Amino acid sequence: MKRILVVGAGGQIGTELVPHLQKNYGKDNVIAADLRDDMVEKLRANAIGEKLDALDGAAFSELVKKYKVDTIFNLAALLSAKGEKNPQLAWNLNMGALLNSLNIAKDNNCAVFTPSSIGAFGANTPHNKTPQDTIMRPNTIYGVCKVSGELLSDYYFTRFGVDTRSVRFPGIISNGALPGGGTTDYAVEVFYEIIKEGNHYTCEVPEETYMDMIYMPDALNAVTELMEADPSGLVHRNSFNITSMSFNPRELFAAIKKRIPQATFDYNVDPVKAAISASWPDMMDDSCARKEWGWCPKWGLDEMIDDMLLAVRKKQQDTARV
Ligand code: AKB
Repeated sequence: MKRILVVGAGGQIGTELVPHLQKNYGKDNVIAADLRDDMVEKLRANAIGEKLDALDGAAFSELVKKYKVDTIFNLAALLSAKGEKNPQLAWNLNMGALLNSLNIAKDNNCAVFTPSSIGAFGANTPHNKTPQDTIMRPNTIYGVCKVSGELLSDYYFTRFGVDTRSVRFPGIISNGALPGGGTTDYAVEVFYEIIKEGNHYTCEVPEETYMDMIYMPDALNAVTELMEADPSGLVHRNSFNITSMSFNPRELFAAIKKRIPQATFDYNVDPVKAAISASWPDMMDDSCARKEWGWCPKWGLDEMIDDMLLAVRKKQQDTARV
């Protein structure tokens, strides 16, 4: 991995993956592409920024050739809750961006990383210690795209030899760009709301619903470690279960309240998010990732909360100063 193109670089993962890749591979070797003009401007402050609509195959291919790219990180996607508002758009974007990535990778000898998700599982998947290989019958368009994407990526590997690799991300907790349109977003939003005046957060996910979560530094390491892994050790490719913690809203809020005693929480459950979160695993078994490429998360619940509160408070102070 020497010349890298990150597609959808302005989103929650991309804004932190780009500097992580720059640190590991050099600033000149990372091209950050996004559809939105304002985002491209922002990216250009610290990276090689390019405007790209991932659905425009000709422009996508031109960019790969122009920079002699050898690895594509395809992050363009509509998330689970937003996808239910416009299933057709979710299918077109999520599958279109992936198909372009795979075909361009095939023609230009690139490796491809596309995130899968806990959303690839469905209500009849075992919810506890969800196995790597198990029943996958999701009932969201996001999940349907994720399962299709995993199969398509494995197909491009076996049929055309494209080096495709992927992880099933849990909810990613981070303090860079906000997530948007996901079911696990509550676990990020709460940190921003709870430090505001009033110290209150209203949660749209039911209080007893467990979901897997991961802190961004672990998520970033997972991506680069998997892409650097010796291919001879990989029994699986698309996609690996990975997780570093599992909690429900009640447990997360109790742990935050220990640090901010005046914090208060209530619930205004969104039926779409309730149905989606109920269908996802409570806790995945990530032993295949540990065995095949050495996955080993470093951040647990308490360290994550302390770090998030510190970072989000600093962001708030910086904004107030401007
Ligand atoms: C979502 O909630 O849709 C995403 C995911 C778990 O894939 N954060």
